[in-house]
Amino acid sequence: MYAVFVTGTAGSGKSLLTSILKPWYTDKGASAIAVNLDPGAFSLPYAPDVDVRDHIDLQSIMESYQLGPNGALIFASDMIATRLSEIQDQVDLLNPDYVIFDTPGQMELFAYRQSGPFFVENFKCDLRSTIFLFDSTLVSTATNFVSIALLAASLQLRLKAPQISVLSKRDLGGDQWRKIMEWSADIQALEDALAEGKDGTDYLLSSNILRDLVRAGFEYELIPLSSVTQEGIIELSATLSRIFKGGEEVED
Ligand SMILES: Nc1nc2c(ncn2[C@@H]2O[C@H](COP(=O)(O)OP(=O)(O)O)[C@@H](O)[C@H]2O)c(=O)[nH]1
Ligand SMILES: [Mg+2]
Repeated sequence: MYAVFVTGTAGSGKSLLTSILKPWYTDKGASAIAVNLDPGAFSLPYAPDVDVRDHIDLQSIMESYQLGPNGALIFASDMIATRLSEIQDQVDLLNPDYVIFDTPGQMELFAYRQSGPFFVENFKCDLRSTIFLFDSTLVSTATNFVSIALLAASLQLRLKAPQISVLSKRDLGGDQWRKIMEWSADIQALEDALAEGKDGTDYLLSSNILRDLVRAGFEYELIPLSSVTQEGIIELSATLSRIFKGGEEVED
């Protein structure tokens, strides 16, 4: 069983990607399930096979502990690890080839507290990978690109699993995604774009962060993907295949 954790900033497209990845695999004859790990999800664009909301009820947390929505969401996120064995049992019963985890909307609640890294590390599977979504509507300037790349690197530090960088929502903003892809493939192009917008501290900080990320070996060559048109899903699944099976494709 291979586990894929879909991560990224709030609204970057995690849930919608989860909703297309599962049928992508099942249409190819593999068995795949979608797991919702977001206790605060209001509505989802797919029907989860396993749902953390069956184990953690936000409304009753608010009432029992007299918390507002934010406090309850933090409390609920911290409880995810305590429900690991129940979720593992449900997944094991379904015994899929691929389990796709849709992680909480606000990534800091999952990645920067104890619960998320614990869950990722201790969920039993053959191999695991994370997908980090660079929201194309956020990375439209070079400085924003570097700040989201920094976030991706920090997520990798926290979750300690192979990470695939994806440019989400490539269908939005016309040809904008091509410029972002150029930055992702060519550090010099990104540095030049940073220099063009140069305003003192911003430039110094972002160009130094970029150099350090590159020096540390952090790779963020992006796969441009649209969960609406499904462009890029072949490339994404091929990259997952390389991580899981050394390139062997899913059986037709
Ligand atoms: N046009 C377009 N919209 C997208 C894409 N992916 C997500 N969205 C939209 O962006 C919004 C946030 O997506 P969602 O999957 O809920 O983000 P999450 O918070 O990361 O789970 C929703 O309105 C989605 O329909 C995409 O590839 N293309
Ligand atoms: Mg979501």
